[in-house]
Amino acid sequence: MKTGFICIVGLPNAGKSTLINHLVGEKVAIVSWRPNTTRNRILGIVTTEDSQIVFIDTPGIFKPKNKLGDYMMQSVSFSMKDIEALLYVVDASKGMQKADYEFLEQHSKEIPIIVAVNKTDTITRETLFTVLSKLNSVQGIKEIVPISAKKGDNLEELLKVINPFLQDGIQLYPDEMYTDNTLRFMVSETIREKTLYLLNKEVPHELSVSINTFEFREDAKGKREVQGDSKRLCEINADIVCERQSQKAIIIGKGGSMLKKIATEARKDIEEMVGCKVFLELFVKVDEHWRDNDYLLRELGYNKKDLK
Ligand SMILES: Nc1nc2c(ncn2[C@@H]2O[C@H](COP(=O)(O)OP(=O)(O)OP(=O)(O)O)[C@@H](O)[C@H]2O)c(=O)[nH]1
Ligand SMILES: [Mg+2]
Repeated sequence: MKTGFICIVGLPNAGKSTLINHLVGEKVAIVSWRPNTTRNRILGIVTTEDSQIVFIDTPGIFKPKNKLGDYMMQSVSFSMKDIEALLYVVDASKGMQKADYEFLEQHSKEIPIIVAVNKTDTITRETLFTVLSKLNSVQGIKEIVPISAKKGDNLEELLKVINPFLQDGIQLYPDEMYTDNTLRFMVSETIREKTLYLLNKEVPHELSVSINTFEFREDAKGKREVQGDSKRLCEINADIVCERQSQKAIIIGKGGSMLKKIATEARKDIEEMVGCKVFLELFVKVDEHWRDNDYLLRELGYNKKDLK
């Protein structure tokens, strides 16, 4: 068996999470058009007959301005330890950024780097050529593969170039396991994703989701049919945490209309995940300083101790 850990890194919004989801064939990480969507390290496991690749999705690299940012960047460094290679994702629609060069030049000496030039579905051949020739001038990059993570273009080729970096070893995770995300984590991320998706650009994305209760009951009643266990009910009570009263008003919407939309969209996805009816209650809380509050950050799942 050939196995190995491949850590996916890159600037915010480059398409890392879209890529890991496509490679795994399941949604393990949420995606949004806003930068800094991913906040934790997330595993996506791809097992074939003779190989197992453990991909690690990470937050996009940026200069942290608060404790949440510190946690996010620490989780990137932590994820880059003990891996076979780095898969660095460049957003070709934006071209090579200064920060791309800085990262590649700093790390190409320490660790094998494969570069995925992403979003090729949005660019001309000339733009792709410019990005590729800029990358060719960076010393030490092992492989460069143009891809579209969204469309799945050239991902076979990407897997082919990753293969030589894998090691002979024993399978680390069972065949059917494709992530180590807990259901609770996926539930809170799904609520955050729907909130980001439905809110317009006025609301910054510094939101978090805190799950208060997450319980299964065996006495479900009601008319709504769902696939799965019809007797079971999953009860979820969660808070969307934002930073200002004005944001709270937007998240709730006129007469609660926005919050209702978020809950409906999130519930549909969560029902698929848990395989039974879901009763989802959402509230909005304001905490101006949650991104610098150690206690709250730990409660929300951003715990530096997990990175040791
Ligand atoms: N057209 C196109 N859009 C893409 C592609 N890959 C990702 N996107 C879009 O780019 C945006 C960001 O994608 P993500 O996968 O969330 O990016 P990320 O690198 O994980 O971002 P962070 O978690 O914020 O660091 C989303 O709107 C995606 O739909 C691609 O190959 N083509
Ligand atoms: Mg991401």
